[in-house]
Amino acid sequence: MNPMSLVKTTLACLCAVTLMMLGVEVIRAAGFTVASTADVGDSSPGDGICDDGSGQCTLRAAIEEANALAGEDTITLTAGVYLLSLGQLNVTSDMVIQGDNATVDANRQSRVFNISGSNWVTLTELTIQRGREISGAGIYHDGGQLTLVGVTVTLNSAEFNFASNGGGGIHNRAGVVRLFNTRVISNKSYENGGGIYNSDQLFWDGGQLAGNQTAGDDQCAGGGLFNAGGPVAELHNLSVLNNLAKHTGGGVFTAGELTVTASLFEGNTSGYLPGMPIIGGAGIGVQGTINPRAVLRDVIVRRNDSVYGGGGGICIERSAYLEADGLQLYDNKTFMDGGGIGVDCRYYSGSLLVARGFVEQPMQTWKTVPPAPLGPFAAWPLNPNVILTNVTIYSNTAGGIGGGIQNNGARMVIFNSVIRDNRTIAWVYETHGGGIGSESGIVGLDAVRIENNYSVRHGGGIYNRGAMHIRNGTIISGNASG
Ligand SMILES: [Ca+2]
Repeated sequence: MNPMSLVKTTLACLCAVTLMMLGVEVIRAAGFTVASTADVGDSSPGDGICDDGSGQCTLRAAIEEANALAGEDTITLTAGVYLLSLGQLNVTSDMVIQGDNATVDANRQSRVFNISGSNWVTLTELTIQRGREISGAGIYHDGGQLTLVGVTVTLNSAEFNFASNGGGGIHNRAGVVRLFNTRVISNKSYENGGGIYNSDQLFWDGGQLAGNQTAGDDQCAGGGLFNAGGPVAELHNLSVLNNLAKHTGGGVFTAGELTVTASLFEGNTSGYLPGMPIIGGAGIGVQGTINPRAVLRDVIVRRNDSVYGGGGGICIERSAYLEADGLQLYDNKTFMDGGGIGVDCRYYSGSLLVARGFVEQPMQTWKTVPPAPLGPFAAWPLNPNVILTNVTIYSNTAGGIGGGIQNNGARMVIFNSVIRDNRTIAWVYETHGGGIGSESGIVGLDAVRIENNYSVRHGGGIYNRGAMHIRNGTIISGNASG
């Protein structure tokens, strides 16, 4: 309980005791059962009676009553479709809305829920759909604690507006949002965060983040989730499927702290925007100026596609932090660098590229002297910012450097892992390093098997132009280059 709630509760108790001593009836937090799906406001908010003026209790009237009354009121819906015609529903007080599988539909005319103030709000068994606004079209949350249980947020659209920050389904501007067994699917944003934009705290256990997209020409990171710089997002037992970002982070983009456990990233896509310094990360993108971090435990990242950028599975910028234990990363692909994981992934800027596919680049873009397949060895990387333990990286493909892993500037260590059957697939650029391609930075390999990878040019297993340290039974075998 936060301090303000404690104060409120304490005052409420004292007040109740005083009133009882005076023999006055105590008005408790109310419960309202909504029977009408009409969208009509309350005729007299605060009188404790949910009544739209015709004797009916509507959802809007119940919320207006709950806003006017102290305490946590409970609103129970009857299954059905509640089509909004009077604009967004404003929630400004503690309340629980029990959906009973009802649908609240904004009919593409407004946002669905606007939840503000330092309140505790819980929504259960509800579908929130077809909201339209410049941000947080399904739910805009600004302060307090919001919990969704068994909720579906779908078909909401954050429209074009340079002043907005996006978040097609949910925008958490401030406060804590907790999602349990909740689905955020098929939402769209012109700006960042097709499904969710988080700029404070997000905790999610169970459910799906699927089919969301960022679709504009401005900032378009985080097709499923955009986690801004500074904020914290924790995802557990989640399926992140088939999301699309026009820029980086097809499934999830984080500029802040991201923790993911026991989750699946599959079928996500990141695209291309000209002029962006790094690009890609079809499954996960990590980039930012404050403290961009991703910690992954027992996560599967597969069949994601970075169409014009790098990092088919994961792309991070060189100074960001990535730690993975038990990661399975396979069947991801990228047009450029880092089929599985890329560091400072580049995008293709050649003018010949007119459509997706592999178009041969003019020779003048190729360096005049091809670099040596193996660069200098160095001391074990200290203070690594990429730490991979017990990971399996296989069957990923890159059109550029690093079929499995590409490094450009990170201090990377890999322990007890397998990197196999990855490949670089076309000579359109620098196409080296079937298993690992390191252009700069330091890579340390400890008990790693690098097997049966293929590169169309140099370094079937490893291509190294940075510093590399190999120790403790690392095996490099069965690799080939063209
Ligand atoms: Ca009333």
